[in-house]
Amino acid sequence: MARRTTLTQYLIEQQRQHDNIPGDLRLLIEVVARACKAIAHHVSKGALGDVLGVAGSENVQGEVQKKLDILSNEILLEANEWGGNLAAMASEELEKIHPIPNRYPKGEYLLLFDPLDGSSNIDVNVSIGTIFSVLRCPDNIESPSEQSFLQEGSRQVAAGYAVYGPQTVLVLTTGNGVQSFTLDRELGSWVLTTRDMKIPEDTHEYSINASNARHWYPPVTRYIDELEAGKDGPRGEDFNMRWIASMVADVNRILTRGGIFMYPADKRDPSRPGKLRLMYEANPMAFLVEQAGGAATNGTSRILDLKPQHLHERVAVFLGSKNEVERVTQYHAEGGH
Ligand code: AHM
Ligand code: MG
Repeated sequence: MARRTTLTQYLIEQQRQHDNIPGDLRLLIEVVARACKAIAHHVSKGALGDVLGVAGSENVQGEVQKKLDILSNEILLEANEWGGNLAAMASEELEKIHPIPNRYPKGEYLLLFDPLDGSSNIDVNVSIGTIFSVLRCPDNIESPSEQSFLQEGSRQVAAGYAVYGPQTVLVLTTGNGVQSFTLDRELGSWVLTTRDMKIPEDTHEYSINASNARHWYPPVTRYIDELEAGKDGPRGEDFNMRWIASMVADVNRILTRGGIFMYPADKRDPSRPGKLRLMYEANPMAFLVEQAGGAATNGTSRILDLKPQHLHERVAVFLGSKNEVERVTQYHAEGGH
């Protein structure tokens, strides 16, 4: 049997060969990956595990929390509290940051996560996932605050996501390309299955929730109209549309075969640009996409250059195959927003 590389082996090799993964960052990534394994286990139980349905509460975004949202959040918090690698955590499901309790040693990293992305798909058995981002805690900060987290995405030291789908995969970057690991459930280990994922620069596939079309700004309408017109329009070629409504699954498809994913800002509420959150959805995905040769903007600027103002702030997202992201960004520059 061909020799298989596990996540642990991959991380240790990176540490030895490129010196880009310090020991405590490696341990932190392994703990996150272990928590994802536990979440995958609960997700796969479905109706047998009493994990489906709503929990009867709302998160800071005013969204109804599902039982699995809360369970996944608890799994990630508990797994990462005691290892000594973190100074604090932040989650989509928690209004405030989660400092490491005083009974545990503290480390130099900050971890952010969306514990269960694609919540609307939980009960209907469609792929969902976990997204995470790792930052360094600013120097000389004894007790991190929300302010300590508000760093540009370009300062992430690691980012990734897990997809709980037909296969359970973990996709990771530490700033040296993007690797995909598949969970071997019999052995309980993450096995490296795709090295150096690359997003083709051109694509004929796009993702957008078209039910919001009447609210879009003109640059988005122009871009989508052209794609829909296909061979008969100015692009002179046909485009295909896919929308899973789980960002993890849509981005995983784009990292696998290319495409452009969009969740634009629209005219409904200017104080809420788009739906997705900058710090634990857009930033980690933008880091992965750029590491795979793609691009990610908010229509005007590179997502990784944005200076966050709030932990839970929202951002418009255009990411994926470079030439398409550049085109729709150019349409914004030409006006109409
Ligand atoms: P969530 O974190 O509450 O699950 O929301 C984020 C999800 C993304 O995974 C997905 O791309 C988007 O919301 C789907 O939005 P819509 O409901 O408009 O289709
Ligand atoms: Mg989400």
